[in-house]
Amino acid sequence: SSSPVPHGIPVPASYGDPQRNGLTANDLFDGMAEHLFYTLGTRAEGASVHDLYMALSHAVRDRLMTRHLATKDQLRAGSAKVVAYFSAEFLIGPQLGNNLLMLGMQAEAAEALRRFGGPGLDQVLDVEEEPGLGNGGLGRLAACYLESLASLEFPASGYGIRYEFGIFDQAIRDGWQVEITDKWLKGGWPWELVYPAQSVSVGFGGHVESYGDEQGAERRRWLPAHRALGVPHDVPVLGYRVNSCDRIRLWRAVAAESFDVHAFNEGDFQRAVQEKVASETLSKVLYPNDGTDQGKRLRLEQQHFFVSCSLQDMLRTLALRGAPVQSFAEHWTVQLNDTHPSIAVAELMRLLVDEHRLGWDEAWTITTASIAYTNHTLLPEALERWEVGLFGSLLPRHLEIIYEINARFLQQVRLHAPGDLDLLRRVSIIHEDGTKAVRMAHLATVAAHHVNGVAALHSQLVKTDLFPDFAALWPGKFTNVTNGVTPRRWLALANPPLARLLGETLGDDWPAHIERLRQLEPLATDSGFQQRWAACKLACKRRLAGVIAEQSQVLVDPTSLFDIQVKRIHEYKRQHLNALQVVLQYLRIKHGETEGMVPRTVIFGGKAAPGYWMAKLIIRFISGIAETINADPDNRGLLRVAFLADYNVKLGERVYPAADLSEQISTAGLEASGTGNMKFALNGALTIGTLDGANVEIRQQVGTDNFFLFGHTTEQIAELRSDYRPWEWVEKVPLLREALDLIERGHFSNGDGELFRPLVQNIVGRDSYFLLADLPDYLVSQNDASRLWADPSAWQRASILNTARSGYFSSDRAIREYAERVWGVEPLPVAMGCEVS
Ligand code: B1H
Repeated sequence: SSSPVPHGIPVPASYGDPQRNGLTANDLFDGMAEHLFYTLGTRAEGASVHDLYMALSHAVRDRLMTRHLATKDQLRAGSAKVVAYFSAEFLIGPQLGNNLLMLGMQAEAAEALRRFGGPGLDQVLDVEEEPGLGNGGLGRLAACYLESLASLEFPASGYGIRYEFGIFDQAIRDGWQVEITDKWLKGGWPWELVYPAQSVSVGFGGHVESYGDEQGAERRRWLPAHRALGVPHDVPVLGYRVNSCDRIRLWRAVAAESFDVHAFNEGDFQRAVQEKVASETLSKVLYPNDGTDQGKRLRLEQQHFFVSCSLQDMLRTLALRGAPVQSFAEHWTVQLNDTHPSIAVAELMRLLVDEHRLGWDEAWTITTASIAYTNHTLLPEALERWEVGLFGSLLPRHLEIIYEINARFLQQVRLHAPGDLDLLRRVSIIHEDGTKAVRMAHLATVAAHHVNGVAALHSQLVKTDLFPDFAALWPGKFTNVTNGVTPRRWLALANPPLARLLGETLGDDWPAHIERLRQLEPLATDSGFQQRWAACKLACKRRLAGVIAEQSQVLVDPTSLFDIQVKRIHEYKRQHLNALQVVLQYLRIKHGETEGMVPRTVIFGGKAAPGYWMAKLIIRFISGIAETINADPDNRGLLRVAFLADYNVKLGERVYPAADLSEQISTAGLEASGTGNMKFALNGALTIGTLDGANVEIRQQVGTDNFFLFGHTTEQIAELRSDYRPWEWVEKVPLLREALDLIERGHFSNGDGELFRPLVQNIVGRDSYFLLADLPDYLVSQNDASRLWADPSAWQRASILNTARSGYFSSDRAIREYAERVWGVEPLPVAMGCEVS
C-alpha cells in the first residue's frame, strides 16, 4: 500500500519460466546451474557437496516462492480467518528432502544431480544442518501442525523466535554427555526470507504514567527504558501436493538504532555497543530445559519479545486488509503452545487499550474471543511462574493489566461462590503464599476461550487434578485434542521402502489420505505381504545399523529385535527402568537362564538438560552397561546395547522406521501425550508401554493384542504414593538384588563403586517414579514381546496392524479438530495467478 511502484507491473517473466518453476529434472538442472553461477558464485566444475546442496535448495525454494506469494496475495485480498500458532519452539528438521516430497520432485532431483555427475541425492541431503529450534515433543508438534495446516490448505502463520543457537549438539565422551554449541547458521541456511522493512519495536522495563487523552479521559501509558527491534525471518511451509504455502515467522532481535545513535552522539561508543549486544542476546539461544521452568529473566524477555512482535505484526495485517482493530478476532485466531507465549493475553490487552484506545470491556471481548491455550504438562516443575518483582521491573504495564484482569476475574468468582476465600486463593492469577508470583497457566486459562490437553487421559487430568476449580467454573472451556504427527515426514519421507510398498498397495496419494492405511488390515495375514513388509523393515534396520556403526563402532545384527527408546532423558520417562531391565536380561544370560530369550539390540537416544544431573548420570549408566555388555563374549549374540548420540529430527527419521519395539514406559499420569510413540506405531513398531498419555489411545486403536501393556495405572500410582516403600519391592524380582549389587560394586563402571551409587540410592531409597513397583510387570511384558518375536508371522501381522490402525495419529486429524472445535476456520485453496508446469 505504501509501495512507490504503481499497479500493473507484471510478475517476473520467470513466474511461468520452467527454469524457476518447472517440475521436470531438466528444469531443476537448469535452475541449479543458474544458482551455482549467479547465487553461489561458483562453477559447476569443482562444486562441493555443500555447493550442490545450496544450489538445489535455492532451485527448490524458487518453486515454493510462486506458491508462497500466491498464498499471501490471496490472504491479503480476502478476509479469511488466519491461524496464528504461537510457539517458543519450532523443531522443523531438515527442509530440502521434505520440500522435494511436498512438490513431488524427489526423482527429478536425483536425476538432476546425476546430470552433474557428482554426489547422489542422499549424500546431498546428508549435509543439511538441521535448525534445532526446539527441545523435543512440544517443538516438533508445532512443526507437524504447521505442515498439516498447509497440507489441508488452512491459512496460517507460525510465530516464534529465530534462535541463533538452537538445542546443543550432544557428544558422548567417556560415557558422559558433552554439550556443543549448535551453530546451525554457519554454512548459510537457504530456507529463510528476511523482511527487514517489516521489523517492529518492542519495549522493556521503564515505568507507567497516567495522562489525560484528547477527550479528557485518564489513560495509562508505558514508557519503556529499552527497545529492541524484531526482524522477521520467514520459513515457507508448503503443503503436500497443494499450492498452499504458509510460513513460520521467526523473529530475530537486533538493536533499535535510535538508541545506538543517542549514545553515539554523546560519544559513548562503549554504551552504544553494549546496548546492541544486550538487544541481540534476546534471540541468541534456546533454553535447553525441556520440562523445567528456571524462572530466568532472559526467558521472560524472549517470550515478551516474540509475542509483542507477532501481535503488532498481526494488527498491521488488519490495517492492510482495511479492517478495523475491533475485528481482530474475525481475522485471527491465536493458539498458545503451552504458557510460553501466554504474555500475549496482557500484551494484546495493552495494544488494544493503550495503543488503539479501546475500552477495557471491548478489548477483553476481543482478547478472549481470539486466544486459546494448549496445556502440555502437569509436572509442577514445568508450570511457569514469574516472581512479581522480576515481572514488574521488566513489564510494569503488563503487571498492572494482569492485576486488573485478576481483580475482575476474582469478582466473578466471588459471585459464583460467595465467601469461599480458599477458592479465591487457589484460582488467583497471583500466587500469594511466600514470594508473590504470576501464574501463567492461570492467566492463559482465564483468558482462553478453549483450554485443551494433548491426549484423552491428559485432558481428563487437566480437569480433575490441575484445574479442578476452573473446570467447575467453566466446564465448557476444557477440551481434548489428541496430538498427531505428519505422515509425510514420518512415513513417506523417513521410510522410503515402506512408502513404495504403500504406494503400490494404496495408491500414490496415500500421504494425503492417511485413513487408507486401514486397507492394509486384510493383508496382515497374507504371507506374501508379510514378507514384503518384513523386507522393508529389514532395509531400515540395516540403514540404522550403519549409523550406529559409524557413530560408535558398535556392530549390531539387523535381524535381531530392535528395541528402541528415543526421547529427552528424564526420570519420569524412566530410561533407567529400561536400563535396569537390560541388566537383568544380562544376568539371566550370565546364569544360563536364556530360555525364551531372543537376540535383542536395545537402543537409547536423547539429550539431558545440561543442568539436570540425574539425567546425565542416567546417560553415563547406559554407556556403562553398553560397554560392559557389548564386550562380554558370554552374550552369544543375545544382547547388544547402543546409545545413539545427538538424537534429533534427522536421526529420528532413521530411527522410527527401524524399530520393532517402541519403549513408552513413563510413570502413568506423567507423560502428557508423547508423539514419538505415534511415529513408532505408524512405522509398524509394537509398543511396550504403560497406560500413560496417548499410549492409552494407541492401544485402543491398534488392538490390545498388538500392544504390550504393563504397569500401574494413574489411580493405582496415586494410591501407592501415600505409603510406598521401594526397598520392599526389591525382593519381588529374581536377580534384582544381585543386579543392584553389581551396579554398586562398579561392574559397569570399571570398578568405580561410587559412580552409580546415587542412581541406585535414588531407586531403592525414594523411587519417586515407581520403577520398582512397575518392574515385575515390565519384565513379564518384555517376555511376551520376546515370545511373539519368536513367531515371525505373528509378529509381522501385529506390525502391519499397528501401521494399518495408526491413521488416527495423523496431525491432519488433529488440525481438523482444532479448526472445527477451537478455531472456527475453513480451508482456503490457493489458486495460482499463473499455472506452472
Ligand atoms: C512437553 C514441555 C515443555 N510438555 C517446558 N511440556 C519447556 C515444557 O523449555 N521449556 O521450558 C519445554 C517443553 N514439553 C511435551 O509436549 C510433553 O512432555 C509430551 O508428552 C507431549 O507429547 C509434547 C507435545 O504435546
